[in-house]
Amino acid sequence: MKRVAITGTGLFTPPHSISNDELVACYNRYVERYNAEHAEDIAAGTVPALAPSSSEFIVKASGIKSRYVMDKEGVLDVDVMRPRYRTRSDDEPSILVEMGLAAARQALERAGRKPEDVDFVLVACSNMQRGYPAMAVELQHHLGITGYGYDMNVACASAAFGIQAAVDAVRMGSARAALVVSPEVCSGHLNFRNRDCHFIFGDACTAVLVEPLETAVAPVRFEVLGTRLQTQFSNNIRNNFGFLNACEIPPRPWDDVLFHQEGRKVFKEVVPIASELIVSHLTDLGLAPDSVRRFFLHQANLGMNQLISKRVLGRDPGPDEAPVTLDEYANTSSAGSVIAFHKHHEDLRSGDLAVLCAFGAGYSAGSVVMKRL
Ligand code: CO8
Repeated sequence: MKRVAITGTGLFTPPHSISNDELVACYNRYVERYNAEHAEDIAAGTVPALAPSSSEFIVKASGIKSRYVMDKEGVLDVDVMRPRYRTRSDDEPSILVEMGLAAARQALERAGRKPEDVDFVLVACSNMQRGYPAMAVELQHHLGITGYGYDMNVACASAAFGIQAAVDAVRMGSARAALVVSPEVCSGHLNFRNRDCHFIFGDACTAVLVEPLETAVAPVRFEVLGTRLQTQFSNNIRNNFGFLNACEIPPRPWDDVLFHQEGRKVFKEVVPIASELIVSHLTDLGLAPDSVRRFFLHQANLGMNQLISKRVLGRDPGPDEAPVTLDEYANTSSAGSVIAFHKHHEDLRSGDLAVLCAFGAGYSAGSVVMKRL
């Protein structure tokens, strides 16, 4: 069977960073205003008062210190508290494609490849900005790639699912090379008025180039030894946004079409799913977990990642065994594990083993076992 490798990655980081303090200051202004406006009802006990958010809580509960966003002004304007974008004409590249172009070009450059070397473009991310035409086909068009593209959404695990699809396509010969692109504008579907989750997400876009090892020209190559995917239905992370919202009777509350979750349950239920997936995948490949040099985990919660690494290794992970990027980027959904890989693979040596593991809503989880050549 054809050997397949990841030969380049790309990362687009949005221009604006928001610190916890900035985010919390805006949220707390909203709380003050809300509580003042509802003072009578709060005093009468008919409306609960809102509690303030805190930077200390955010760092302690999640490990997140800041996040990048495509629009900072709207998010931090207490009258708006959401990103705002100029409506683009159908002839302009959409926001997801603009982000995707930057990340895809970097991945191609690192792999020493041109768009004409690629046949397959996959946009794999949590939320597409429209139903159709597929974002991947638009991205393919702007990159000047002939061949085919399609979109897939498996929430935070999308990049791992995308890498499996790319590896299978390249291995079977249906594509000479495949680009997996994960543009995430998480700020667009985050409820910045919800204390439990207003701090969780950030925006970013990643890209991964997959091609046959035999013909790769990249200086840095990671052979994909295996991929494994798993899904199991859960309502604990949900977003009910969709084209039927306009037809639903009664209409859904506005916050039901934004991200919402049972964070504690997610933590408890996803840790075993992800750790068991990694261990069983490695075992079936004849590899011991402690022979893995580095784990590139989905970046949702620091405590979650420490616990997953500990369960996999049977001991606490060393400082560079499971690199953290969520402190700076927050949870960027499907881009997270690839950001960790992109930023922390250069120092790995020839023969080192690595695992990329992404997990999230669905539930969904995917693992990619790789060896640096
Ligand atoms: N400031 C201060 N206090 C707070 C705050 C706040 N902002 N928020 C909550 N608290 C309080 C609570 O009221 C509670 O108080 P009390 O004990 O008095 O009831 C206390 O702090 C503890 O609250 P929690 O139990 O909720 O806090 P946790 O310690 O569980 O931390 C987390 C909350 C950080 C959300 C944590 O549970 C977590 O990270 N869980 C994992 C979640 C996760 O991984 N989700 C991944 C989903 S993402 C995905 O799959 C893709 C979705 C698509 C992306 C879309 C983007 C918009």
